[in-house]
Amino acid sequence: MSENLEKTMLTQNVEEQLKKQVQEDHGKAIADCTDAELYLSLLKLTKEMIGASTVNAGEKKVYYISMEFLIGKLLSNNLINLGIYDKVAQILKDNGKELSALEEIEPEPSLGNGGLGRLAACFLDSIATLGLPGDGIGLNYHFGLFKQVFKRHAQTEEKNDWIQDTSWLTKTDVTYEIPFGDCKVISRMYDIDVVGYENGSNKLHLFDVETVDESLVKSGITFDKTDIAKNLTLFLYPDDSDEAGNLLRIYQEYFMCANAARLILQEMKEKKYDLHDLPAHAAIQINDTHPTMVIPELIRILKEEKNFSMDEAIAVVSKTCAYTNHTILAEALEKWPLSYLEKVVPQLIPYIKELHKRVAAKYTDPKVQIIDDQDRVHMAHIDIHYGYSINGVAAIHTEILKNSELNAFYKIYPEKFNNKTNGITFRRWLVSCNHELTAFLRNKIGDDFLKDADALEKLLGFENDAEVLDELDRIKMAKKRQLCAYIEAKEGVRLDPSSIFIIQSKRLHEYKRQQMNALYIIHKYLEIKRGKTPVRPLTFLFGAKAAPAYIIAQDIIHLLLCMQEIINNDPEVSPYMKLVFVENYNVAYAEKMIPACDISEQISLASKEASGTGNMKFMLNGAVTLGTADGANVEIAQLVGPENIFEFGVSSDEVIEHYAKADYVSRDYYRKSPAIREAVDFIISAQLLKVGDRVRLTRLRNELMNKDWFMTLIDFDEYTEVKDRMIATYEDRARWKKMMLVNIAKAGFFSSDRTIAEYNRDIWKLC
Ligand code: 26Q
Repeated sequence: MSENLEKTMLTQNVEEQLKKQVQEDHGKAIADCTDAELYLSLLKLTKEMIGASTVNAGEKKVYYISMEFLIGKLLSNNLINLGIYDKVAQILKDNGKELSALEEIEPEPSLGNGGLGRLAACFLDSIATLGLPGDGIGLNYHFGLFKQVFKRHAQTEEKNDWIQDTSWLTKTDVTYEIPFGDCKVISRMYDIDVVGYENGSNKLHLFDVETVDESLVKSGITFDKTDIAKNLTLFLYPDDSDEAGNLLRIYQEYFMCANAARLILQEMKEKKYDLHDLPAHAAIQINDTHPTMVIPELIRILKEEKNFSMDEAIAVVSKTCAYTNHTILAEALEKWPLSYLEKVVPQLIPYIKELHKRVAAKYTDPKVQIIDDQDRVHMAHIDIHYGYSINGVAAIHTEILKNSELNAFYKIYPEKFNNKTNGITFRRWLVSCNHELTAFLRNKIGDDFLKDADALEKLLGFENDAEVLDELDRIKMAKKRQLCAYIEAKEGVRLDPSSIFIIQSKRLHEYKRQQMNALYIIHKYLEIKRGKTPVRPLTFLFGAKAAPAYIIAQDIIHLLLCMQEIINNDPEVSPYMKLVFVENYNVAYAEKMIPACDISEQISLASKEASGTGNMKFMLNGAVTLGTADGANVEIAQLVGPENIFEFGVSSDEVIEHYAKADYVSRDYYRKSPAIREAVDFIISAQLLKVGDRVRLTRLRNELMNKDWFMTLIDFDEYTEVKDRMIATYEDRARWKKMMLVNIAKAGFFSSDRTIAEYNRDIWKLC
């Protein structure tokens, strides 16, 4: 039977199968079921269908190891990739049910902090879609990253209890014994199927400890950090690139790497491959430095258990492992004290020391050593010396790695360095989150773009077609209305869909400069108070979680929540502007906010945002970027041209020079600019102190005036000027709609299918 015919039959059978499944699960008809009952049956049926799909196979396979896979809800995406989404939606409708209501039932796993984790999830989708053999390997955190709850204008953290009796996880019988310095644990592998868009499937393997004990968590997210056998997989370390690590994080990292190594070698054995040929059959992609220990662990096993000499083991592993760098923030580059590693993984110490010795014998430059003079182990240095590829995640980021941050390594290994500009899966970030736009595009330019994202450029042929431009605008309005309804229900704030939606959603970090946006909001608020009202109301939306221990980030959230209270309750101001910081921003929230955005805030301090991927999602959904020349914004600007993006700010070269000379003095900017002075002083005004916490607000203002490490004030005046101009440009409706069109049409480059094709062509070479 041809594959297509088989597929048609499968689709035709969906109704029968669903009826049968529902009858079996609940003993009644579809129309008589609750949404929760239907969700459960659809979950089971979908799992079964993916289980029956072809597993991608080949001579060589990629293993994508990552501490984070921010996969989001899976039902709708799996239905789309199986090609039965519309069919299922129709069956449900015929029975008086809505698929969108079922989506709300599904709990969202929070197995990632932000960009790096979501990238891993997009990559799995694209690997499967391109028909490549490739599995993800990570950890099965029971409570994931925390759930954010606002209390008294501040973030508090609760556990996200996402695992249910029936879930996307499938328990396997793969278990290993994993030894640590002071104890050993038994692991078990759980699998989540990853089905490609109209293609075969792969797996996401999530390892857990058998002895995990959820009752260890008492209140919020606090638990006994020492009881490793019970706590190892309870939480994802809630840290995005700024806080010091701790022992538990090292236990988690080794646990993941030890399991990955065992699984990979077991698969080699099952396929009867000679382990000396490992590089011909496996590529191991190390997602940031977190999985670095897979290198010494593999070398150790080959040497101690497979009769390899040290030279042979090192050579084979070095030809198998490749490393992706996601940051240049020094504080985020993992450096573990040797004493920590000695406690947690004593078995690796001789190997780490051996790797270090070989480097030290060859190179004298202290910058490239594995163990430094303070006995700290630089994980990235292991990856670069003992891996065959190192890549950055956007053109400018890779250039900075080569020319400054990792220049000493680039001089030794120029051939290892390469760029892979990030991408996003269009199945989730267009087809699933924006049915309206997808339907319209299919109608206008055909279905090609679904498999070949570059075909979106066909839309450029309609640049001057008023009907098309109006329709894009109508779709945007529809998505804004939907978001308004959702926000009103969830946050209790009523928004005006005809206002301009200005959105900044991403992890909270000073380098991303949510505080600069906050200062602009204060500035606008004061202008309106003085009678200078905007032509059209403005809606400012934020979504962000902050690491619990990152005090200044918590203070920035506090400031914004206080401003939200002041602005939305001020009858003089609220008709002209509103502010909502949405609670617990996650993938599901992103899918609702991104299609509704007019202005996409991408305002990091130039050089600090490795790539950004939200910027791509907003663009694809017809938002216009307000951004600095940082990360992938640079490539967005090149693609759409200067007339379709609003850029501002000092360049990355200037920023790097300021750091080198240590000559940035924030107080100088405060003194020189009346607008800055007014906004910064407002943080500790009587009005704000009435609502907020004096300690927090004072600390935040002091930080801005006396340190401002991420140079908020250096760009503030230009930011204000460009943002005002952008808002004014929105009133030139014809021009704005054209900008929307060009942004959508040029987004094809940012498909993760393109990114993965490049990884495969240059690094993995699977087929
Ligand atoms: C490090 C040490 C100890 C504990 C935790 C960590 C840690 C955890 C998470 C360090 C970094 C992260 C996450 C980093 C991250 O999300 N980076 C983002 O990666 C995206 C995908 O490449 C880029 O688009 C973003 O620019 C980058 O910030």
